[in-house]
Parts: sequence; C-alpha cells; structure tokens
Amino acid sequence: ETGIDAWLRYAPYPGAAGHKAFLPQTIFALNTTTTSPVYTAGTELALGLKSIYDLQASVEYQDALHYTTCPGKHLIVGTLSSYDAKAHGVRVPELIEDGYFLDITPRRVLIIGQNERGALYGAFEYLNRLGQGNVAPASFASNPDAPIRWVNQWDNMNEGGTHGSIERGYGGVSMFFWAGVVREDLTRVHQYARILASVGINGIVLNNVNANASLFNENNLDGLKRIADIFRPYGIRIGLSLLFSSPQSYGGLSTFDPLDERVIQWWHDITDKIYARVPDFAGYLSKASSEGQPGPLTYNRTLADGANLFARTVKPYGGIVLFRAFVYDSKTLNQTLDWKADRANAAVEFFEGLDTEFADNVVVQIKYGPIDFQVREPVSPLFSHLRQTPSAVELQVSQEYLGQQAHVVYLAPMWKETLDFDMRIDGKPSAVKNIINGQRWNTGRGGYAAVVNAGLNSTWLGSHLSLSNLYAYGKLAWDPESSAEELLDAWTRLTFSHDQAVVDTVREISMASWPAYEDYSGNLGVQTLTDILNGHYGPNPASQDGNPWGQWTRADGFSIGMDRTLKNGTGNAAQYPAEVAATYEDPETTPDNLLLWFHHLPYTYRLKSGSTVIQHFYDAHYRGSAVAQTFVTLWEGIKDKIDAQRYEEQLFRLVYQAGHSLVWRDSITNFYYNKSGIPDELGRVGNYKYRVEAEDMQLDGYVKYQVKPFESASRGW
Ligand code: BDP
Repeated sequence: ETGIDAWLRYAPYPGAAGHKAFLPQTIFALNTTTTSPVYTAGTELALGLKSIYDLQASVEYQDALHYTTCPGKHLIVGTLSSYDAKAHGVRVPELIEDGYFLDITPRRVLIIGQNERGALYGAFEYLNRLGQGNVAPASFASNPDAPIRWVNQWDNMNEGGTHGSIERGYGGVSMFFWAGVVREDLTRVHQYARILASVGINGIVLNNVNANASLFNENNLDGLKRIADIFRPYGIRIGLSLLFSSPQSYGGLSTFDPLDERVIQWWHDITDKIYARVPDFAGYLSKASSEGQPGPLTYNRTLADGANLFARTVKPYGGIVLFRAFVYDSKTLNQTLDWKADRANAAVEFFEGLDTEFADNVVVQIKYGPIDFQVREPVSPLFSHLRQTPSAVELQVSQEYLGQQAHVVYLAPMWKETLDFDMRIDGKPSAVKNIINGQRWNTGRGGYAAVVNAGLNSTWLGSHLSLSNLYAYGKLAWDPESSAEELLDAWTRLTFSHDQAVVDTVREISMASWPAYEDYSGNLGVQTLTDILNGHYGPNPASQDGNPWGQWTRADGFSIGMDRTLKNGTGNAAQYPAEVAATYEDPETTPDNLLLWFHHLPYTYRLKSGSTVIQHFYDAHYRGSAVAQTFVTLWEGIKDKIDAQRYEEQLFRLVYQAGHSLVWRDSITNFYYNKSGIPDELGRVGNYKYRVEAEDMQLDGYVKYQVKPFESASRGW
C-alpha cells in the first residue's frame, strides 16, 4: 500500500460476516445533482460498504424521498430541506451550520445534515464507524465547534520556473501549480478533497502566504475555477493568499496604498473576476507587513486598513478575510543593540488599538505561539487582546521546526495544550478554544487554520505516521474536546489495522514522540534550537543568536534564556492577562517547560525538579534520544501485522530518526558543555568512544567535509 488513500482506504473488516445483517442494502441520497455533497455522500457510502463489508448496496439518487415507508434495510442521506423529518415522524435535534444528525437503528440509517456539507460529514462519520467495525445503534447530533476549519497550503506559483515547489513542504511538489500555471491533471486534488472533507475541513487556501500575483492572469483564474469545481462536491471552498503590492507589481499602478481609490478599485476588479468563476469563493488570506512582505505599513496605514481593503471586496459575496497576526519587522530587531527588543511582543504591539477597527468579515489568524511554530511556546498573548474581532488559531501540520516528517511527532497533545490554555481574561475562564469559537466574547466566530503543505508524494505529507496529524487536526477543529489518544487509535485502525498490537504500538510511539522530540531538541522553553538560517531542520544552537528573526536564546558562558519579564526584560510577560502575567513574571511560578522562554538564568539555576538547567539539558537529551531508539524496536514488533511497503518505508524513517536524535543529543549537549564548561554529572557528554569516526575510515568515493555547526560531528569532521 502506498498510503494514498490515507485513512479512507476502507480495508475489508475482519469480522464482516457477522456485521452484514446490520447494514443497509439500499442508499437513498437526496440530491440528483452529481456535483452536490449529498450526491458525493451516496457514492462514498456505497464504496465504503462494498470495500469494507463486500456489500453491494444500490444507490438511488432522488431530490426528495419518493417513499413514505422505505423498503428493506436502507440508509437515507439528505438535508433538513430535502428530508421531511416531520412527515416521517423524526425529531431532529438542533443543528447549526455544517452539523448533522446520525440515527442508526437495526432497520435503517438516517443521516441528516443542516446543509449539504453536514450530510457529507455525517456520511463520513458513519463510514468511520463501519471502518472500525462499529455497526451498533446510535443516535446523536454533532455540530462543529467553529465555522472556520481551513487548511493552508503554501504552494508556490514558480512563475518562469520549471517545477511546482511548496514552501516548507516535505511531501513532494505541488498538486495545484506547475511552472506558473494551474496543472492540467488535477487527479490528486480530487483525492485530497475527499481526505479533507472526511475530517470536516471546509476551506482551503491554495497558495503560499508569500504570495505571487501571477495567479490573477486569465489563464490561471480559469484554472482556479477548475480547482474549485473539484473541491465543491466535497463541501470545500477555496481561498487565496494575496501579495499586498499586486496593484503595483502586477497591475501596473504607481502605488499599492490601501486607501488609494485606484488600488481599491483594482482589488474590487480582481475579486469580481474571481467570483465570476468561483461564486462560492471563501475569501482571502493575507500576510502583510511581515518578514519583508509589503503591507499597509509601507504607507503608514494600519493593519486594519489593509485587512478592510480586502474585506470590502469579498463582503458582497459573503467572503471573509483571514488576516495574519504574524507581523514583525525583522529589520528593527537587533539583539546586540537593544536588550528589550523582542519579536514575541510584535503581534500585540502591531495590533494595539485596532480591535474595534476591523470590518466584520475579518478574522485575525494567530499562530499558536508568539514566535514561530516552536516545539514549546506559550500561547500567543494576542488571543487575549481581541475582544471584538474574531480570531483563528494557526497550527502547523507540516512539521517545519519539528523534524519535517523525517521524525515522528504526533502533535495533537501539543495542540490540545494550546486550545485548553486558560488566558484568565478579566479573571474569568478564557480557554483559547472558547476565544476562537466566539463563546468567550459572544461576538463573531473564528476557528482553525493549519499549514498542511500536502504534496504529490503518495504519503501526502512525506511519511505514513505523520498523517495522524492531519486527521487529528480536522477532528479537533470540529471538536476540541476530542481525546488525542482516541483520535490516534481510530486513525490507526482505519489506516493500518484493527490488530490491537498495531493500535498499541502506534499509540506508544506517537504519544511518546512530542515529549521525546522536545527532550532531544530544545528544553525548558528555549525553542527548538534548529538551524535558523537555513532549513529549520537539524541542530544549530549557535544560529539562534545574532539572527535578524529575533529567535534568540541569549546564551553566554554563564546563563541562557530570554528575559521577558516586565521588571528586567522585554515586558512580554505583561502582555498576558494579570493572573497569567503574574505566573510568567516570576521564575518560581513559571512552569519549568517555559522557564527559559521567560527568564534569563544561570546554567546552575535549580528547577522545580531539583535539577540544574544545564544538567536538565543533558538528561533530557539523553532521555529523548533513548526514547527515539525504542521506536524502531516497537515498530519492528508489528512487522507481520501491516503491509510490507508501509512497514518498510516507515521503518526507514524511524531508523533515521533514531540516528538523527543522537546527532541532536550530541550537538546540543556538546554545544552547551563548551559554552558553560560545566560537565555532565553522569560523565556522558563529550564521551564518544563508541563512535566510528568517518575520518578514521578508509573512504572510497567520499570526501572529508568540515561539518557546520562543528558540534554536529564528534570531531568536527
Ligand atoms: C515561517 C516560515 C516561512 C513562512 C513564515 C510565515 O519559515 O517559510 O513564510 O513562517 O508563516 O515559519 O509566514
């Protein structure tokens, strides 16, 4: 198996024979339009029944149910408007947009969506149960926690190029674009739509946030229509990232000032052209005035001026704008000159005073932490500053700083920590999940975005195990109360096998993976300690200081960490609501795992665990990499229980991860040993007598190479 069907492979269920009596033989899908989600649901249900239970159900597509009493065991899938519940004596619980009612009895299955999309979600939920061998009666309504459940692709246009790259994509080239144009063959888009819809995703931004305006040429606009047509039967609407300076760089105007009439008109014209082709276009995503990207600040306009410019163009069509809070000015960050400079402060500072200024169809999209997708960050303080403006959390399925799919890192536990975190705004319960779903302020509703960056690789993301993150993302956006373990177990059964040993093994590896990665990469909130200058991949703690991105550790010979207190540091702790601020202001009350995020402390500082900072570094790195070694053995234990192709491909990655975790361990421990001069109490650091040095080997076809950073090789070569 290649992995291409992800968790929708509908593998034959081992106990199929005994279950058949409970399954429908006829499916009534209440929409005859082949491009409707309800029609899709009918086809998908038939496929699942055939594939999982070898049951050839017939599908009857009708616009309204022709029968008062349906014959035989049957399934009805429709919407509140196509299915006359009252006439059939059915009481449907309250449904909100995209929600569904699933009623399974031994005689019939009823799937009623609040809308077409909801019906499709109900169908996928039913199939999810069937795939796990669950045919038991059930009756419940399920409503999404938030209306925005989007994925962001960072696919490049590669205009004038010869390929279709994806920024921070580790699963192959773009399925949408190739050398500046929309691909002719969009087969994979169809498969991707199916996977996304099955976990409740309802929107997708197709192109890189570092956007390119060539999407707007007539040919590409027609291409967008083709893409939207593929997503529509799956209830997914497309959106686009915008390059703020397009009116000038692409449109030939002399300005891109968001308040200039010509600029406004230009964006209206473009938007009209898009909607003429894609009437259900979801809206725009904007990265502006960030990391060298043009934006409203170029003209001394506010971020709200920028967001509202786009918001007004899509408003008549019901579109929205996701305006990213990832705004900081890398040029002004200069750590050597200004001890108080702090990129973590930027978002709150830039959005200061703007809460009342945004148009009502603007949602601010905020990365989970104040810096950038690190292995451990506190929740972004901006979540507590927007009371009138809806917000969405931005997560990253693409493991940019987290091993880039070469390392297994199951992210649901990390995301849940973010979503559950209580900001205590005004001293009242204010969990992030209840801020983004609109409950906390009772204003607009925001939601969820995740950078996914799936590509043409048959594994979609680059490795088989990383797909659990996409599954869990969709499910958590639907219901943030879901348990990380339960999601994982369901995913494993659907993806690999029902065998309990497989389920247990994948669980053991996955649940240990984020803590292990944190242990062997960056501890105590010091950030991931990857190479900052280039790929964000392997260890390079030296690159964490003296870079223009403000990802600093401020490590010297005696101490380490960013002082973000109000008292002595950058004041970042004070950007949080009072109770949280007080916790972070004092090292005694700051949780150990964020200690160096908020405080600059001697290597000899004692943690709550009793260990010193430096000894914790050493211990954690040895512990984490030791855990990574167990992944290989665990995986080998299920060799005969899953298909050979996926077994071998994943094994290859786990062996690699085990090795790379040692590179991580030795690099980081060596680096801080060299810096601090404090030896490891257990005498491990710097002691590499077991190693075979490449430079001692007889090399044929290899050249000697001085490794940078030097500490990544035991003797530098
Ligand atoms: C950083 C990525 C960069 C993105 C940027 C963003 O390294 O490729 O453009 O975030 O989110 O993490 O805009």
